[in-house]
Amino acid sequence: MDAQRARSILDEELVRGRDAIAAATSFEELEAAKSSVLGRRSAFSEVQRALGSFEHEDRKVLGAAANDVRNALRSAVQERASELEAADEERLLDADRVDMTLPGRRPRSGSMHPLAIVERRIVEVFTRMGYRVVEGPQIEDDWHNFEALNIPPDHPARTMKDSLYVDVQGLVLRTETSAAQIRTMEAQAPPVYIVSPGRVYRHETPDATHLPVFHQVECLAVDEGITFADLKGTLEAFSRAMFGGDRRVRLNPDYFPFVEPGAQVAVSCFICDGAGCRTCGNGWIELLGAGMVHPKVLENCGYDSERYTGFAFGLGIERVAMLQYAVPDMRMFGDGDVRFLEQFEGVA
Ligand code: 2NL
Repeated sequence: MDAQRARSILDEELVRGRDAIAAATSFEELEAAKSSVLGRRSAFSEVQRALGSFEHEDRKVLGAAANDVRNALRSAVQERASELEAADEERLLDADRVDMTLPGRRPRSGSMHPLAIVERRIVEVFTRMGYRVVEGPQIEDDWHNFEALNIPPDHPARTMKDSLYVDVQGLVLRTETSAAQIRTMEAQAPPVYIVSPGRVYRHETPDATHLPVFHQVECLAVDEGITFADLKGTLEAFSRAMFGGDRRVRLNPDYFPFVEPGAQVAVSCFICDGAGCRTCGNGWIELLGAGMVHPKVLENCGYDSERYTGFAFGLGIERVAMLQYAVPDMRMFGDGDVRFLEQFEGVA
């Protein structure tokens, strides 16, 4: 190769190189263009290798020209690389573009179940009076569900008709939340002022007013000098906090094995105020079971029944919720029908 040929190769390669570099549309193509114009097997490299064989003057001039070509092509590569990078970035931003003027998609938030709302309201009435909330297992043993509560082995509540037994020796799905209160009394000395909300189970065919799985809140106070008057006063305070300031309570004798005496408690109707209406019939709504804790129950928990007395009462959450929200059928609480449940949105 002579100097003249070298000169024209450098000129051609500068033009061809710039075109190839500018034509690259990806980093791969740019890399290929770069190695085709500056790589070891390129015409440019051939010129460089030939430089040594030229006259001194030619070598100086062509060497400088080769340097210029190499620098020009390298900066063309750099420039194209920056352009490709910017284009990549632009594509990314485009793909990620958010239209800030579109209306937002409001997330659908759930709402509390009506039974949860009512349970919370009931429990709050008691916690405000200083009661503590206790909970216990839903699968209970015979002692806590029956024996300690003075329910003897031949009591009707023991038979398969009323209880749901687990297929493990002696275990039962608790039939009342009292079991949790027994556990609390076993674990601590009096005084106790506790309230126990929760799910309970009975062998029952569901209908408009019965469910095999339902919910209760029970209240228990044990201390020195607790009397029946304390029971009635507490029932009145609860009824007024729950159903309005002018509620009255009525107690009729009733039997529960775990209390003596026992009473069935009615509250004056919060709709007709006792006059009689569709909801109550005769002006009274039967709502609770109550009584003075049976001395045997206290002794079963290790309490001295000569020194301590107590009252207890319980009520069904479904029953209260039906009254409060005029729900005609208890089964609606468990159906899971969104049209029913969404009506309680924003209630609590
Ligand atoms: C009902 C019956 C009642 C109790 C619950 C109770 C709990 C202990 C000791 C004594 Cl630990 N009694 N609870 C007492 C009387 C009635 O509720 O079926 N209510 C709807």
